[in-house]
Amino acid sequence: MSLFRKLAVTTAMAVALLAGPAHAENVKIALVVKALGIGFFEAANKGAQEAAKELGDVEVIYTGPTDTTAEGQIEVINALIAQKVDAIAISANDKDALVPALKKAMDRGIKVISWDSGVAPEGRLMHLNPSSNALIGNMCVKLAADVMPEGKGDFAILSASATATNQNIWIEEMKKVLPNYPGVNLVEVAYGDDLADKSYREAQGLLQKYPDLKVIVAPTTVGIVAASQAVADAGKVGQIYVSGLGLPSEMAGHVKSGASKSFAIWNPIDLGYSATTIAYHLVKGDAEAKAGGEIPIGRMGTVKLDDNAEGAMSDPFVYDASNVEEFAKIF
Ligand code: RAM
Repeated sequence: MSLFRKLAVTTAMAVALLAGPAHAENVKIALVVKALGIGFFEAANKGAQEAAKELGDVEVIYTGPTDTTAEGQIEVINALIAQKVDAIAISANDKDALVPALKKAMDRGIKVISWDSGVAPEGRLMHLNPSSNALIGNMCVKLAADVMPEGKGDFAILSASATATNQNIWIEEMKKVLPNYPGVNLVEVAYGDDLADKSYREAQGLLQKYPDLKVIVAPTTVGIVAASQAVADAGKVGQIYVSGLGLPSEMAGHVKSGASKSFAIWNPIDLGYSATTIAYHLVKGDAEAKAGGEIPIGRMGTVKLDDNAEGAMSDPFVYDASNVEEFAKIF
């Protein structure tokens, strides 16, 4: 071995000794989703992995139950406590049912935050909303009114699970703004549990039950695709429109077919990136989750926390035939 090589090897060993084994020092952040197999959460995981790469000493554990239940998430949380992760960033299937398990996690020193779909304040340090809830609620009703003849008509909501914190808040916000849309009438809220087949059947049920229905608003990326498919299969394209919150990559075909004219969403990659970055800073102790505080979120800037220690990432964006193809390549 040449002297130069020997030196290089010894230096590398010294550096390795100083740094210790890299994996032992990694901050373990669990990104817990409502259920596995949902494109929206897979995109969020992309952002989480991006944050991990940028931060350097992070291992992201992407996990969740197979269906959107609180019971499934409690099992996952207990496993993560046993695994001694440093942080849990969860999109909750139920605001209250997860609190005891998450409290246990916090008692063991695990930093717990919720993102996307929130946990009650006593079960987390802070919550990251994708956007302002009021803005999302109004956007959903506005997009529905926009495609109704003369801005008037019946619409139904096809939601995710009946206990999903985020969808329930958005539905409340939709109801609040209805008086601003005279003639726009909500006939029913149905629940597809963020399962493709159940959402499809629920959408079919709505079509049968309400022959005058003009719009189905699905504030869920799973529901909006299923409802669009149900409208297309029922031969009702042009008669009934589907809107709400969807991924361009999953909705481009339905915009093309005409089942949906427009829908909205924020960037789910940015959301996973932000949640992971926040969890990291809380573990490192260089940011605090307190009412009125601010937490840095890397390339996204900062998130400001309100009196409930809740903050919003960014505004939703509307997609239609003019831009859906372009964004379908990204998320
Ligand atoms: C589904 C999930 C998620 C929600 C999006 C809009 O992917 O229900 O929680 O934020 O839709």
